Amino acid sequence: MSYSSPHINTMLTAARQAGKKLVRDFGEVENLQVSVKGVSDFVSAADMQSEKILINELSRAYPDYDILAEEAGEIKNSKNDNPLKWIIDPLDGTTNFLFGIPHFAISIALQKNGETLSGIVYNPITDDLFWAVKGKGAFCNNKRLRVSVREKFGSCTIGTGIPHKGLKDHEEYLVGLTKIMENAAAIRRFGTASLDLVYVAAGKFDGYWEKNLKIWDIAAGALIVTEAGGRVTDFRGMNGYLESGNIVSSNFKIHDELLRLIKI
Ligand code: LIP
Repeated sequence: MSYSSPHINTMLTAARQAGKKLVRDFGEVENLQVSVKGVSDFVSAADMQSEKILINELSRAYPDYDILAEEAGEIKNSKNDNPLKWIIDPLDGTTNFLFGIPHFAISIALQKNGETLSGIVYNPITDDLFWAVKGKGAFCNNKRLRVSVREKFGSCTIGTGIPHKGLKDHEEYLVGLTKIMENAAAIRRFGTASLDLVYVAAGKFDGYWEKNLKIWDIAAGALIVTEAGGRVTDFRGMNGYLESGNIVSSNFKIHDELLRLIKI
């Protein structure tokens, strides 16, 4: 399969290669469950190897683009200041991977001066490629993505991420969650932010909210939602979600209601 954007083609080639390795490693995880230490070390190594493959492939195609990657951090490839930068999450949904749950992804975004120009979220288990180019729409493989048309909050399925040990704002989260429980038809917590976002883009979720994420979890997915006709904001209905990591996304129609319910 070949897409009209050279950047998307490069991201896909890199993600397919890294994804193949992740799927092989995922098969090994079950064998390692006997030793807790063994399995978490193995998963960290799988994460690092996936990142290495992605960095090699992307740098080979575009040697002077800078990179921000989850494990390696900032990598300066440009001699002069190049405004173009790859944002990479080599394994989003690490906990799922660690526990043998087949729901994880590779997420890559291309930014110019902080604005996301294109991005992909690749699910190596299902071989689904979600992608978008700014101003050109969002797709899953070759199929155009559109957010849901549901307007009544009472009919909506809402995705979320639940803060756990080591993360803050538990009390505040519970206040919002209670209101969503009272008002939505269904709630899901799948544990992979990039896939949660593309589920909004695909109309599988009507909305999704989560706090304390990182830019590599959400940069590509957020563009895919907006290009599918959805809305993405922070908890105040503003734009700063890539900086704060606090994200609310929806099919547009229910956005104000979702914001109202989760805000204290
Ligand atoms: C994960 C997110 C997930 C969130 C986890 C974590 P990672 O990213 O995708 O939705 O709930 O706390 O941040 O660490 O697997 O790349």
